[in-house]
Amino acid sequence: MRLFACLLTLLPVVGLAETHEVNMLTRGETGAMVYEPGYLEIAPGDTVRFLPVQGGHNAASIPEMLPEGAARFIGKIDEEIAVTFDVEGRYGVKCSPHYAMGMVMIIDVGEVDPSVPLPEALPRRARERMAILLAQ
Ligand SMILES: [Cu+2]
Repeated sequence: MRLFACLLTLLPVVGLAETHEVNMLTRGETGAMVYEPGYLEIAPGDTVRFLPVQGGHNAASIPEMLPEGAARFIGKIDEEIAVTFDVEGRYGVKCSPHYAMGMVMIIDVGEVDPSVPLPEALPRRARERMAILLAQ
């Protein structure tokens, strides 16, 4: 009986909120000024921890890519921020000092319509990085 209880705890728990980790990097495997991973698909209620692995970065919501009803967030430079995503939709995340250099990521929460184009208002390099991330 004790063995059975032990095995049960090893089963994946369906419907339990997960925590995902994103590294904020000056030089990563995918380039300079990047979040790794640069794209996440998560469930509503999941949390993302943005980790200041290398210096000079933060994570902030992009107003043009924030689902209706979702709260804005902005982390401090060089500090971890944990964000829980309760509202479904596609979120853009930017590093405030490196936004124009294309330091962005995309987080899709729940059901997302992939046919919706990226907003025109984004900086050119941010838009390019997002297009690459979505094409992968
Ligand atoms: Cu940065």
